[in-house]
Amino acid sequence: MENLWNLDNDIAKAIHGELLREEEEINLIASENYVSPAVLAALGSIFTNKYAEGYPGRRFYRGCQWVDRAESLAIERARELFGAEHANVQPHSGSQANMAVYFSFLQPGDTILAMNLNHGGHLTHGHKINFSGKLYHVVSYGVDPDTELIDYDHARRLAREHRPRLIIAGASAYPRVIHFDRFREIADEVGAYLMADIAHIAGLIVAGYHPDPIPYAEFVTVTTHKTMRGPRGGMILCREEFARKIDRNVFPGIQGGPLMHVIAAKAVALKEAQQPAFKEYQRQIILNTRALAESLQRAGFRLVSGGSDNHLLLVDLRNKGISGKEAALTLERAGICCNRNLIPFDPSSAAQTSGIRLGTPAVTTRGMKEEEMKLIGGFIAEVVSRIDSDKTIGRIKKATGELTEDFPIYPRLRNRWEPRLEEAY
Ligand code: DSN
Repeated sequence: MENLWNLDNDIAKAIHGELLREEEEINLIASENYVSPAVLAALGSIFTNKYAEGYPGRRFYRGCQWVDRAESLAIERARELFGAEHANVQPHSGSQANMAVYFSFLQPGDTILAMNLNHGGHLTHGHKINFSGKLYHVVSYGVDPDTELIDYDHARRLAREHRPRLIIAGASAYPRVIHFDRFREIADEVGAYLMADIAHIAGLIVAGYHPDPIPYAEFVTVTTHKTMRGPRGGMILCREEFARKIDRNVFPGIQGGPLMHVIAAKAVALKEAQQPAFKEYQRQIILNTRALAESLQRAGFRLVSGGSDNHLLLVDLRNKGISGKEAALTLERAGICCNRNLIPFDPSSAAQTSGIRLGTPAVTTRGMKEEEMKLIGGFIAEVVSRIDSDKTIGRIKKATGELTEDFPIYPRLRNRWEPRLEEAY
């Protein structure tokens, strides 16, 4: 810290500003979380110095004995935690993990069947502006207009008609359970591979609060942050028979040197996820999401699909007369951070949207429980109903500030930065 303040005051101030923002805002971004000091220590370690193209015991550089140890531990822990035959922990992100699977088993022009982004899917599941949509022929399934649940029968009809080589089960804005067994049946009917993208729900799965895709999918892609609460990164789980192809397509296929400091931090996060406290944490995420849902519904908000089974909610703002964009901007002024989001069959554009997505992994990490969720639901309701009132926004900003003070995230880190502040500003 001292070195950073001395050498680069501008970056030190930016990091300090971010520290205060994280401490003082209520973070409801469903894909974010706060890593532990142990994960942070590994991430900021000297492993960043080391090049290690290849895999443990098969590197292109010498001097890899300690990074080999770290990567082997990450692999063993991932396999054990998820019950997978093989794990590749090198993908830099969820996108890279998905890309490596596609490159391993698809040819350009092959057909993918995946969830529509507008219904909760992900860019890398075949959106036309993403590499996946440019390289492959993409057919999209979505949710039923009445129930807003995945329409498995429609997915089956599309599969029969288009005979995809790969079916993707997974989402980034879907508040309900994904039935991997049903996707397996569809894949078997048409002879397709099944990939489960569990980026959002991996933590819930390892804790037993969401059905497990491992028995059903040939490939499972994971992000190590989000509900896994580790460093930003990706991971691929698969059966042994696919291991060699997957490994070769991560490196040298799409990546060069693995980020060994990130892999060490993944190992630490996986160890944390093996502890009983992690299961309790995931349970609290579900309880908190339910409590937030109830509080919002009591205030007259319509939730897509009527609620949530997981860590996130999609709020339809059309009956409130404001867009997702306006709501997210105003909530930020009141100390609540979230993102605008399309809702299924959204009449608005992605730039405006009719909805916001709210998630509880981050607030649960800082120790908030159902009582605080009720309060936060009330704050959101007040802000959204009075977006033109600076007085209301100011009052809620004060209230969110007071609430966050009772739930510090990094108290020791903050104490170490404070002494330099007077000089810095
Ligand atoms: N950006 C992530 C999310 O917010 O869901 C997905 O990659």
